[in-house]
Amino acid sequence: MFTNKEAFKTYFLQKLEMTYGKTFEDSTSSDHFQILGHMIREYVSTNWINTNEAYRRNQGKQVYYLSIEFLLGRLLYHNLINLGIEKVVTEGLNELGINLRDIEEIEHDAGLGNGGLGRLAACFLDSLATLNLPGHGFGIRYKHGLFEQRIVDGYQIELPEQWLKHGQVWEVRKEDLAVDIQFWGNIDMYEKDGKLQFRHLNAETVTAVPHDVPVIGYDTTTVNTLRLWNAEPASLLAKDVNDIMRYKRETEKISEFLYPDDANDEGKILRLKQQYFLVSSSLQSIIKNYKQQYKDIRNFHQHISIHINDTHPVLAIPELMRILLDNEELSWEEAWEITKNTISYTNHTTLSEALEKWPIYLFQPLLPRIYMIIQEINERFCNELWDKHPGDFHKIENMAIIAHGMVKMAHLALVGSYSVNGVAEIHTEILKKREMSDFYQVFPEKFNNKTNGITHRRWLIKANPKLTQLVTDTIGSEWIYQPDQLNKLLLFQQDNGFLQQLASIKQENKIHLAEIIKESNGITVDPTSIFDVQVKRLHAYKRQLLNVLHIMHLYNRLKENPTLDITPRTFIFGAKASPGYYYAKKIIKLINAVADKVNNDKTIQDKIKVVFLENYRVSLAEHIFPAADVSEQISTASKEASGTGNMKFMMNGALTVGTLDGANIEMRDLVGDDNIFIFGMNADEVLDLYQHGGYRSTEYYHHDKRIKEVVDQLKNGFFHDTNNEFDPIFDSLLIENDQYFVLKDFHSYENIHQVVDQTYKNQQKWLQMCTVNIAKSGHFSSDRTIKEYADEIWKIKSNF
Ligand code: 26V
Repeated sequence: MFTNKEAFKTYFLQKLEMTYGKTFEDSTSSDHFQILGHMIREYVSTNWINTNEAYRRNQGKQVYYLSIEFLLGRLLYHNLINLGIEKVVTEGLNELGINLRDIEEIEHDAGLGNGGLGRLAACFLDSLATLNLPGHGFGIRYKHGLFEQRIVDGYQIELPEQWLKHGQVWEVRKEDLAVDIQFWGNIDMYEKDGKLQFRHLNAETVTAVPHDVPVIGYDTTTVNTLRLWNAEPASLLAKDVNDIMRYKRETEKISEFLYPDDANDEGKILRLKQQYFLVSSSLQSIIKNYKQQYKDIRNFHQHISIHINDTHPVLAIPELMRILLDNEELSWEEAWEITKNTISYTNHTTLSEALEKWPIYLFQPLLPRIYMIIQEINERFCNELWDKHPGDFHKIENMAIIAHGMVKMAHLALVGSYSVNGVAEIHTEILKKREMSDFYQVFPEKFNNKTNGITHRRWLIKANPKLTQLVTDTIGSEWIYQPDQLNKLLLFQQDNGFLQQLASIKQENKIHLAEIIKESNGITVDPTSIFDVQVKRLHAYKRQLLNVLHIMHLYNRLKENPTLDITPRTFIFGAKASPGYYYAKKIIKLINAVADKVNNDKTIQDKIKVVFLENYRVSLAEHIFPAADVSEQISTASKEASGTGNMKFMMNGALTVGTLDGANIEMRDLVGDDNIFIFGMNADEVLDLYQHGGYRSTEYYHHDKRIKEVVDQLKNGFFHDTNNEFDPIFDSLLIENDQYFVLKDFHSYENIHQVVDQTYKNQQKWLQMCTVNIAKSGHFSSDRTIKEYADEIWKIKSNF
């Protein structure tokens, strides 16, 4: 059906008629999207079946990637590219008078993630399938993905996201593969053949129904699976109607919402239910499959690797133990050996407030058997520690899995897995030397680094077709399969023809983004100005505030001297704040207040503009990265585990203004100091300062006139006429002593922006720097990352 455009057109029209009983003239873009989606699914179904068959036949090891988030975005165009049929489809549709880009807009983003962690999982799936690796995802089919953000009068408003409203073309519901999950109730212990046995009584049962999404590799026949679980009532045979209704509501709630983070207490039980729901359904399904193929459960870890993306799925450890002990009737020692050799774990943050802990009083009643198992794991682990460090109560207390009325999920992950990795070199070093140093001493062999990556197929080939074409015209197409070969572009640094083309592509992409800005915000921006972009979740440590304070400062300079010689700049922001994160929402309001004032001030002659793009998400990001000149990666050093947006900007030829944090450091190492704008304190300086009680932000405020001026403007109504609006921000800087060193890094940040301004004036030099960045960005393809996971952690092999 996709061999040539005639065949495509015929099939497309036929399907339209058969499915909707509509003539082409009566059909809508939405019909076209649905039809095309179904055609693709039909087209890949044989390969999907064959891939699974081949994995079974080969008897190779397989990996299951458990993640509470998969931030997929749209799939239509991405699938067309991976299948190599986007040209046929584009042309075929064109001849029917349909623009594929319009159809693409119909698709809702699958926004089943908050940010970096969820998008990483999606990039990994793409790389696994492309590299023909037997790796599948397990997640939750949330009815509502991450909330939709509206900006009203400068404030963030959240609306429920509705990606399933018009159905899901990509999923296949598999009711016959549903499994049951048990919550609450009590555990009955009894003796059988001289062995202690456990039975779960009076449990509330929830059914998990899989919805499988095909994960299509690029230019290959491999189609892996992302299995998303939906929570449904097990049976409605309860006593009375009220009971049925309550049970139905409680059950469906489990897969209703993606958590915008777990900062607030409310809903903690629900969050824990979600985690166990994901883990128990996935493990039951994995074991069922395994047993269909292999006889001896004792070899489980030789055929299966289970990866936990952060601690959210860490209950995979006690759940696997439960199944091996209670269902398979293995001994504790046997079960523990298998479990320890099956599970691997990635840590994604060192922020203490993000490390998961559950109060026992919530945990134990909800998951009684799982709690018993964790208790046993803890007791045995503490005994081992006691043997190694007799009398060191303090150490044991610090490392215990259960302590002070809490279950510590990271400790469980560290004890029950064979591999623990950080997501950038510096992050792994901080885990080893600081945050997890006690565990590193006990299990040094478990720790390793896997620097994050991004799929160049979505973030370059799909998002930036013009740059893709230029790269291929310049160095051939091998880089698509071996992204490291992008470094061949280094030979073209002095090639003015190449640089000119690079410049005009960036220009065209900027014009396109300017149109989006005009349409969504009504603001006219100059596409020849520097597009300076910060897009990421809003968090104090990411320091959007530093960026805004600098803009306020620039504005003050322009007010003082309207003829100030600066290159015109458009500052672009995109960020969602967690709904309960009051401070982050104030920063959004501040950005919008500054935007209002600056954009409407004629006296500064449009030299700076500020844009806050609402509802930042994957599909919007695909328009933003290709149009950026400057990438803002300005977290307080040591706080950003890796960052992945930084890599997307780099690959699209933006230059980074960044701190020595996360993967920025590895970017700097690759491109050299001359091709990146580094500023601010480094991680050691930050961490040492924390150890010595921080610094005195008021000194910076009193001694630096520029700082005093902008900080005062948070109080004096300069950017907003109602009093006290920005007091929480003012207080964070001066009363709470500026935990993230915004004022301390201000001077250095301002200086580096002057360097950016000067450098941009020399277009030749700027374009050469862009070229070096693109050339070196191949290292950050998630293909490289996934190969490292496959070889060094999971020990899985390509199917071909
Ligand atoms: C979670 C929470 C929840 C409680 C409130 C504060 C807070 C702050 C941060 C987080 C982050 C959770 C984990 C996460 O998404 N980490 C991100 O993972 C990316 C992929 O590895 C990485 O690039 C980012 O640097 C890292 O922040």
